[in-house]
Amino acid sequence: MTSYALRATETDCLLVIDVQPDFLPGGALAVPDGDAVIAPINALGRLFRHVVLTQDWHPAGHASFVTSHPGKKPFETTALAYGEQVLWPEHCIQGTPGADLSPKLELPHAELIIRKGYRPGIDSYSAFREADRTTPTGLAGYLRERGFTRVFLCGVATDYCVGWSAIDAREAGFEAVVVEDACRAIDLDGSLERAWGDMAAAGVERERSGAIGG
Ligand code: VGL
Ligand code: ZN
Repeated sequence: MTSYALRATETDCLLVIDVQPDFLPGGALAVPDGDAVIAPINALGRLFRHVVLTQDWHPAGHASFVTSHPGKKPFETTALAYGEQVLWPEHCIQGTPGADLSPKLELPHAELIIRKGYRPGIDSYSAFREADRTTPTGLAGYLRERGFTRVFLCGVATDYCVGWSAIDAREAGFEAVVVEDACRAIDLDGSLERAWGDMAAAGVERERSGAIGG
């Protein structure tokens, strides 16, 4: 019998972050090697009874889009009311094919899809809290009411939506484990190293999918 470092239990939830065509190769904001997350996520999906997905879901003209800031270039930053905002290529516009959940995901038993980033003036990397750091998405209440105590995070991007979600999971009182081989990063100016440091400081664990059993 194999002995795993961690086992998925009834109080664990697999949180699959933003696996959408716009973040995968060929997409509007493609994460390098993003397709590599699909196989490990599908394998994790067979171990976890409880799965929640997130979907980045912006209205046209969203404040995080570089096209909403004349004179700016993609990946530059600007000051918004809540602080510094990276300006992204237009992506995950509500109702467009790039915003769908990837058809390559094999997670028919997922129990909730949480959409985020739908307020025109506020970005939302985290699945728990928007980028103003105050507006909740409702996910913490949902997980708590369902009796979950630990979330396993995977998807894209490690240094943005996965990382911020993991840190906010800790802040909301959940254990958080990032499954590193089931994530890929954007990595802008050292953002990946910074994200791992911030996650470690917040008490986020880091594990490989092969170390997780059902
Ligand atoms: C994300 C940038 C903009 C992500 C979403 O899913 O990490 N990154 N919107
Ligand atoms: Zn976005």
